Amino acid sequence: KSEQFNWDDYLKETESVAAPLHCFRQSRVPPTNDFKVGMKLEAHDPRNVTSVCIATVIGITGARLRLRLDGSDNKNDFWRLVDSSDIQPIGTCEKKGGMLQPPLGFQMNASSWPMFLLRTLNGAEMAPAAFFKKEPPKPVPNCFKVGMKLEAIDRKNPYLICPATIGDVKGDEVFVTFDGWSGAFDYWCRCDSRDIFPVGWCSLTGDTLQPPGNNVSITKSSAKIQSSPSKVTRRSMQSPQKSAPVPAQRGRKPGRGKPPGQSAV
Ligand code: MLZ
Repeated sequence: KSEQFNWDDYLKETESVAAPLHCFRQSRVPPTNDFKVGMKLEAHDPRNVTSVCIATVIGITGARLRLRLDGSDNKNDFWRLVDSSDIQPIGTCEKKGGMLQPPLGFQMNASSWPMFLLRTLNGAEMAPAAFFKKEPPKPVPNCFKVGMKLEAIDRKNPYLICPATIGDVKGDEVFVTFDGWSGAFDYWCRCDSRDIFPVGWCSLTGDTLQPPGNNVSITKSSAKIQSSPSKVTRRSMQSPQKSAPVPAQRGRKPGRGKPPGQSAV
């Protein structure tokens, strides 16, 4: 009987606020995901972004697609929103006068690419153009504030969307810190990143929001609090298993990098 994570309770418990919707480069109502597993589309190769490749939908999760580049291995899957500008219907590249490229790490001899391309597209189920949604406009300016809560993709485990807190703000960038984790997963990103979502996103898209972690070292945190008493942020973590919240104090000075911590992967 695992406790279900609930944002309303959690925001109260942590005495924090959700980052406002207009801070994010996400549509107010998440786009519908009409794609089906097996459909093909064009995608920018994440490891070689100037290349447009053929990708196959390997999985569907909320408003995102799990994609694999045709001719690539199964170790480099990536996830894209259905309103990402990184994906487009098959034929788009050619229409623009471009050429489809083999993915980085194409498993066959490069000379076999033209034939491979013909074969992979022959009889393929191509995702209809109407399934691709327009990318929302960039929010300007950066309106995130330290302490605001959000949902964010764990870039080390990109299938996961987790509760997070803005740990720092610098120009157009924000520091995304993952609640209940030591800092090993935290990252800086642009405020218009497609990897960050408003509180409630997963419940709207039907994606699974991970519960906060529970491995914050209290000893280490208390030591930190003593060294920086004015910057204490109360963070109460809730174990996914137990109902009793474990209050964990943790302070972080804005502008500092990753705090020392165990690297749980
Ligand atoms: N396999 C890892 C997943 C950690 C996810 C953290 N997300 C912020 C673990 O369970 O340690």
